[in-house]
Amino acid sequence: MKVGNPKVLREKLGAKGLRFGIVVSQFNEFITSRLLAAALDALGQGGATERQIETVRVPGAFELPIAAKKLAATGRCDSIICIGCVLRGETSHYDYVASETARGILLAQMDTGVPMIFCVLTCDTLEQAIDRAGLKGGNKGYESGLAAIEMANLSKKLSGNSRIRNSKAPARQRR
Ligand code: INI
Repeated sequence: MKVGNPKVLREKLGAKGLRFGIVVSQFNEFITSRLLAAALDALGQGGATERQIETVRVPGAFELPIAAKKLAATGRCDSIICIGCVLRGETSHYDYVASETARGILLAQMDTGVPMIFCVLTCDTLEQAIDRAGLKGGNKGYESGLAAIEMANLSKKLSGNSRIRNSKAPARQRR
């Protein structure tokens, strides 16, 4: 069956009226600070002001899920960016931190219904991380900021409480 014009729900709206949370890990701060700066840059270019952004710091990537979940539970955020950088060492510690952080963030967004953006670099070397935090590979923080805007808008729309749609809808009759 050929599908002609499927309705594509891809939000390209700005950040107006939205509130964003950012949870950022202090481990490998040299990298995470650059990811944070780029995420803020993207939110700002989308039209967000400082008052719309709440930033929380945690010790390491492993602590991102619980902080993100608690931040989501406040009801103050339309989407949350989780920023971290996990670098492979000599032991299997990396595997536990990386996989449980990813799983925890996924569970946090599924439990709370608040979209969470996975901005956690998982790299074999510091050089790979540097490349993804501003050099050769672009900056994953910037991409995360764009994703946060897109998901906040999409989430509102899918939840049926989009202010844009409601503003066009006829006023509800009171009995
Ligand atoms: N945390 C990171 O964010 N990145 C790492 O590379 C890392 N390594 O390699 O150990 C790391 N470990 C700390 C971890 O996230 C927790 O903060 C710690 O285990 C306390 O719970």
